[in-house]
Amino acid sequence: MSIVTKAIVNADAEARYLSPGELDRIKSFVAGGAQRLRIAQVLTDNRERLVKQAGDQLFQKRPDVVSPGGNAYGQELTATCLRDLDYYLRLVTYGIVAGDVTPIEEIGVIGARELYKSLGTPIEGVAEGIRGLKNSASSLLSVEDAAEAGSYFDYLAGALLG
Ligand SMILES: CCC1=C(C)/C(=C/C2=NC(=C\c3[nH]c(/C=C4\NC(=O)[C@H](C)[C@H]4CC)c(C)c3CCC(=O)O)/C(CCC(=O)O)=C2C)NC1=O
Repeated sequence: MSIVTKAIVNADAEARYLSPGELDRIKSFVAGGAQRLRIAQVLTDNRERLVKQAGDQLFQKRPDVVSPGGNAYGQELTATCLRDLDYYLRLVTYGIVAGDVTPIEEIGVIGARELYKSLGTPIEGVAEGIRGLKNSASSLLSVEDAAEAGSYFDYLAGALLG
């Protein structure tokens, strides 16, 4: 749900007009709209390269995950790992467009720890991959845009680590 929808639902539940605070938050949401769409466009256009670079960084830092016995060992499992990074990059673009981490949380965080535990996937490895996405994304963005995007990647990595 976007911040606009949320404010309307809350206000209507009390049959009241939007409060000055709500209007202020919507104002800054709208003011930041062009920036958020610009960032989401860059991440979307460069998704393959971002995922590849993040994977390379991850496997360099954590060679164990792609070594025999590792959770992402072998072509097929390595591809599944990269697919997960692509999923998470996609969710980050949702969050950035919405200006809200809720879509990331609902689709990609709730239940993820249990899922990865049951798969034997090291969650710190997943978080490391997300940090790799953040680093690679930063290199394509202005300092300001990188800071805005970075907060969503940071949220996601932090939420997965709990
Ligand atoms: C959009 C929301 C969403 C998420 C997040 C998601 C994740 C997800 N990752 C999975 C598997 C997996 N995930 C990984 C990922 C990794 N292993 C590592 O060591 C690395 C640290 C890491 C890559 C960064 C691997 C290797 C598997 C396959 C594990 C296996 O089959 O043994 C699976 C099990 C089913 C499948 O293989 O598709 C799910 C559901 N699915 C979803 O729909």
